[in-house]
Amino acid sequence: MRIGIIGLPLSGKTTLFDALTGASSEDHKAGRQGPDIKVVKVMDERVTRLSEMYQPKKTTYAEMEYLDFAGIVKDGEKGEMDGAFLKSIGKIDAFVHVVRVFPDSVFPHPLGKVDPLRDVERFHTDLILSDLSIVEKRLERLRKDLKRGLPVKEELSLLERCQESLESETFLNQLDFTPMERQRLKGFDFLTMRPMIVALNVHEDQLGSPEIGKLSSEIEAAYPFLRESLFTVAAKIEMEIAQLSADDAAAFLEDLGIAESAMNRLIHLCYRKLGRISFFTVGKDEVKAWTIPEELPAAKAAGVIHSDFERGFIKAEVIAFEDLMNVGGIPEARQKGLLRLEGKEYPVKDGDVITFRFNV
Ligand SMILES: Nc1nc2c(ncn2[C@@H]2O[C@H](COP(=O)(O)OP(=O)(O)O)[C@@H](O)[C@H]2O)c(=O)[nH]1
Ligand SMILES: [Mg+2]
Repeated sequence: MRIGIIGLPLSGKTTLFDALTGASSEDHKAGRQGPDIKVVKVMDERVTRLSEMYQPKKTTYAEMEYLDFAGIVKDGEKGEMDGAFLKSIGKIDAFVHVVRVFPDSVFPHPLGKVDPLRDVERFHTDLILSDLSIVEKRLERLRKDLKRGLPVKEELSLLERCQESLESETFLNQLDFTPMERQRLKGFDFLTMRPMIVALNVHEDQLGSPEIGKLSSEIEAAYPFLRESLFTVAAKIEMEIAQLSADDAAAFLEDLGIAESAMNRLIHLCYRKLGRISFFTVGKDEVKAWTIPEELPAAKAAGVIHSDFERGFIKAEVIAFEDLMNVGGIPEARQKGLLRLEGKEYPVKDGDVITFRFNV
């Protein structure tokens, strides 16, 4: 999964990036072009335990890729986001919008007062306007094409629906599109089409305070679709903790009353928001986690590993991770009848350990 970290200057984007990736200031080059990028392993405990069971030559965890964008500026009158930014977002699966909640310090807020609700509104408006400007340009073109008798009716009505949504300040990710429509919209790379997570970047003393509770409710009231997308984080302290050894980090987090690191919490949130799950393949050569959309049919899941697996799919031998741990191995599971044979259409579940049978 590719996650783009965006927001106003000095909101703590780079600090959060470091907290999520364990990067440090040396990793950021001054005067860089384009975003800083870092890939981190998803340290899924289930993979670790499967690896202990199989002692494979290779253990492969899933990966998350984070992109830290330098201050995003709007491109003057056009209302569109900066062209370089728009160009680099093509493959991003979701955005994390960092909003500054920590109080004034040496670094003043670029808009003066710290006002998180205003920042959310402003940024959302910017995203919406950027998409709207692209939609309007395209509509203009399509209307001309229509006059010339070109077959553009479908795209026209699709984009009019987008326009309507954006004009009523609703993100495009709130609309239902058919797979065909989705395909058609893909090339536009609309900003508001992607899932949005809002990271409220607080000072550690603000964690769990009524003030933050109130702010979250206000944001949810203004933007109902952000319910379950708010992520409160004390980025600075988490960044410092991310530099420590695992043991020290755990002790520090506990002291602060933080149940789980921002690194892990955000991964869970991204999987949930994007509807992704993990299944596992095991063996002496490799134990590996695969990230797929939830409920993906078994044959398609096989195709994620190799197109031959999908083409020649015969069946999937499936056992839930916990069941495998309980019986102690695939042969034992087979003996006890716990290994299920599933067909092409079986919707893969999170935590399934799968052996695919296929012929080519
Ligand atoms: N007190 C406090 N300061 C923070 C926090 N997050 C970032 N900062 C500070 O705010 C400044 C800007 O942070 P940075 O991550 O570079 O912001 P960016 O411009 O959005 O990438 C830095 O001096 C950070 O140390 C936070 O959670 N608490
Ligand atoms: Mg930065």
